Amino acid sequence: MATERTLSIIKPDATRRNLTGKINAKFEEAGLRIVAQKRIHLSEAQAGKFYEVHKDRPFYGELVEFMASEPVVVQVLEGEGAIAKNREVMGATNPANADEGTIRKEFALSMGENSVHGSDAPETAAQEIAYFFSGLELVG
Ligand code: DAT
Ligand code: MG
Repeated sequence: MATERTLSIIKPDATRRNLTGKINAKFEEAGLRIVAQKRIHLSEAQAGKFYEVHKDRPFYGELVEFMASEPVVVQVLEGEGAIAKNREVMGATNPANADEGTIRKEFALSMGENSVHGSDAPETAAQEIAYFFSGLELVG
């Protein structure tokens, strides 16, 4: 499998509870390298654009408000099959369905406040990385 990059976000419920280091340890233990990382506070417009694919879903307003409520840590993870590997480390969207040892099983508070975002495919990974990072910020 090829080396890939994926976009990860440590969400406000996790940054608020000082879980950035514990979550990053999970990524690193799984062989994912953090090749770019920054802490930012999204505006509602920026969060809304990021999650535009969900704009017709009933939870969209709540999701956007939550993502803009407090700072997040956006990061680029690199590794063999990084997109799928990150989804594995994250666990299921609903923490009630997440496997033991996953980030969402250990840390998520609810379906909405579920601690992490991860890209779901090569095309979305490329778009999402470009949304937050310039080429100059991506070190190998
Ligand atoms: P994922 O983050 O696992 O890729 P998704 O892309 O389907 O999941 O949804 C994006 C986020 O939206 C998800 O992390 C939390 C929120 N969300 C999804 N479904 C929801 C629901 N039924 N109720 C509340 N929030 C939801
Ligand atoms: Mg998704």
